[in-house]
Amino acid sequence: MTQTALRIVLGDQLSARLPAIAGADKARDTILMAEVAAETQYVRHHVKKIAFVFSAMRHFAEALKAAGYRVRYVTLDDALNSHSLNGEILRAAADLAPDRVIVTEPGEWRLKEGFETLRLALGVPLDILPDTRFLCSHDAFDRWADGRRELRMEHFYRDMRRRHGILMEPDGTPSGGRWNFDADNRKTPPGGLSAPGRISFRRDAITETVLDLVERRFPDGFGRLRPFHFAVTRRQALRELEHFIAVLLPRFGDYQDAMVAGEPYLYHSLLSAYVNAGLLYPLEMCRKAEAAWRAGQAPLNAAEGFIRQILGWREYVRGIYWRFMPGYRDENALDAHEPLPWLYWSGQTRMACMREALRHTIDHAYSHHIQRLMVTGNFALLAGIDPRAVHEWYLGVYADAYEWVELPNTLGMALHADGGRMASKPYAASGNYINRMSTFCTGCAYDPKVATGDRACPFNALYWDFVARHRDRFSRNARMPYVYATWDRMGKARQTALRQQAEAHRKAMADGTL
Ligand code: FAD
Ligand code: DLZ
Ligand code: SF4
Repeated sequence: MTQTALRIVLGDQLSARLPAIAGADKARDTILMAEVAAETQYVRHHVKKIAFVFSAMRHFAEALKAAGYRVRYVTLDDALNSHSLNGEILRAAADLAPDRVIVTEPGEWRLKEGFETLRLALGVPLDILPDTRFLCSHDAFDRWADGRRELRMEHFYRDMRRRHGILMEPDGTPSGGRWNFDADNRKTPPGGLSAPGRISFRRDAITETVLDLVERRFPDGFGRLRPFHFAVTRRQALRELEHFIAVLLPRFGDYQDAMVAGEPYLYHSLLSAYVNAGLLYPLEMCRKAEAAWRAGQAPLNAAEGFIRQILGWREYVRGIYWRFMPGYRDENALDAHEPLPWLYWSGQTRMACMREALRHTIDHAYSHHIQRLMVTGNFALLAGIDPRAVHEWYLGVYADAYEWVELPNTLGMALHADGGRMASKPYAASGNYINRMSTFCTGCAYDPKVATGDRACPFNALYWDFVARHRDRFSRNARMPYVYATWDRMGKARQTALRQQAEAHRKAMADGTL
């Protein structure tokens, strides 16, 4: 007898090549997609993220139907909605009586665990298929990682370049003779740097309906819902990719670390939300960047820098996540316990750099990498904020955030809470770094060159306080001896003044006056 299957597509699995869809019998199988409250509530979400996921889900369901699939789509407003993914799978299984249920491995541990308990309740087999949209399987990552003392991204990345033949020459050497062209990247932003305009998409009836739904159902949600410019279909996401490759990639490397007031995007691709939701495939992004370089349309430092983010960092953080979960989520190597200050939600602070990064976050559900790492992340690291609270904030506020990618970036890269599994030294920096790489300090109530007193930039005293607090851990770090030599040269009186100033900043942070 022919078998029927219930096939599940989650909100970040919107890919025609999804393993749970491949091989579907269009006449017999049903594809289930469900908007459920549980997925909007496990952390406080940005309303733009919810709207993006729902609109992209609805468009994807329409595309599946147009291609002849049977789709059961449950909207948030559906009166029978049980509001959890497992609840909807059980309800669909009861209605449709499939012979098996098929799902592609989810991107978050909590859902994978949930599917394991679902197995017991279902009464029919549940197949959890590996997610082949990624370029490195769990087994391949473990084979690379096993036996290594340190899991450095740069070594992983070289392996991935060889395995996938990207930016490689026929004789097995890296294109241009080097693996990494960062020495040519990361320039200080020149005065008046502004980026080319970005494309945006006309909102169709589906998106308008979703925006109304989100407005109605999440009146207290975080962030601004409108204007809403996101691509919500693969076709639109591909147009964004083409625009990035043609117009922005050539200068992507140069200004990758630059931060400019009023310029939330600069030369960044804005493609993370799309590739993470499944509207783009990572390999096509890398191939297009390589082709642009080979055609002389983008310099090698730009193409290599972009490819390293996707083929290197993106796959590497996923490997770290699945290798070290579930314990990874609870790591707090620096023993940081300050609560997350309210300014992360309100965006209201006298620190211009934080205000700017938070403004971008509130308005766009986006902030580019160096702002996430060296402004909001660096501040949380220096101020000793509880990693769990910081993690939940990052997971909710960005349109591209799913735990597999967000957690290692937050806990490992920004907060060093994993004790250095990902980064050999903490990404801790004083106001001097932000002043060099941004235009923010000119509009700030504080002075990046001052460390104590009313005008003191909070990043300065907090930096030295961080250094002093963690002497036992970092003084033996081969990349930090000069920091401790500088601290020791300061003398007792200066050290005490800096630590008292840091305490005053922490107090101001807590009472909302920083
Ligand atoms: P671009 O600068 O144009 O980079 C190109 C692509 O490379 C991105 O689209 C993304 O897919 C990939 N990429 C770049 N850096 C990373 C990285 N460190 N890890 C994984 N992929 C990377 N990225 C997410 O996709 N989701 C997150 O939830 C997320 N949380 C982060 C939290 C913190 C604290 C930090 C420091 C970084 C985080 N990142 C996250 C990584 C990075 O900041 C974003 O991928 C990037 O800002 C997305 O913008 P973009 O598409 O314009 O990136
Ligand atoms: C992020 C998100 C949101 C807001 N809502 C839904 C939803 O209603 N239904 C759904 O299937 N997926 C949603 N998602 C994405 C899931 O949370 C995502 O699949 C997991 O975070 C795993 O990466
Ligand atoms: Fe940020 Fe300090 Fe510069 Fe102000 S002075 S923008 S707080 S780095």
